[in-house]
Amino acid sequence: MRIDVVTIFPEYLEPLSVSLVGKARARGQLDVRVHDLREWTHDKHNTVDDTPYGGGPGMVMKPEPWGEALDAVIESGAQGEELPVLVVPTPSGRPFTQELAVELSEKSWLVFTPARYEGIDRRVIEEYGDRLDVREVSIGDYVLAGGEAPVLVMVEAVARLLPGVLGNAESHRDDSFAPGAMADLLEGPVYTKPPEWRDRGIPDVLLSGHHGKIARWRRDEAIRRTVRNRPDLIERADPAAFDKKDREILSILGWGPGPDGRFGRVAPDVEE
Ligand code: 6GU
Repeated sequence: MRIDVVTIFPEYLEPLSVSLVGKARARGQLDVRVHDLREWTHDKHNTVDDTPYGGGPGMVMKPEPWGEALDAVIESGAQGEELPVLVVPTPSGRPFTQELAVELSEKSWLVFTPARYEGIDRRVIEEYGDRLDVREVSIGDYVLAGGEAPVLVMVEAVARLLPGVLGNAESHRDDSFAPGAMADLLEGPVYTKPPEWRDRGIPDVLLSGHHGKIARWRRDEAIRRTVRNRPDLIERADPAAFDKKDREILSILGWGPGPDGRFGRVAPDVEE
């Protein structure tokens, strides 16, 4: 996969040389190219922003540098190469989910356009929307100063899904949010050596060697953690995903099926 990032802070993308993404690049599995937007300015001060039409606070990124930058990046594609998907980080975008990460990981070329200030002149998104698959994407319900940190987040989420990037091919299967995995439950707690640390032991079942009991315990813990941290995931889960034992645990935690079969809280919260 090829990934281009156009930014006024190329140094902000230096973490893309580290760890999983850095190793994928070193192995040739990922071709990441970071570009300085100011290279496509022509004035003495390398201006990339201006005041908003209609007034209001903050500044807006000018269309001309983005147009020249994106034209140059798109034209740098090899003959016959597919056009890139343009990913525009913005707090007003669609939520970035594991599902979108999987979809993007299946593309051959992504171009990210992290913006600062109040965002990019709308005509840029319209112009490239006529030629490319453009995705305006938010990484969550909070406001950051720019799209660079979201690009780091999205590139890592996508890169770890590329064939051969994670060591163990099984490693994705149990990811919280992996489509179908431990269907829509958060992962429970994990333990390693030593068996006792500061007077704290390991749940006996994990030392039992009884694989069936271990799987059941892990699922119970996943349900407990999901009820506690993300009750919305239980409410929207397909009730067919809950087996008899799941329903017992949910009932103990104060959850049961409503008239439509979906689960909701039916008793006061149980304190751990
Ligand atoms: Cl993609 N950009 C900014 N600036 N803030 C955000 C965001 C993106 N996603 C959540 N907050």
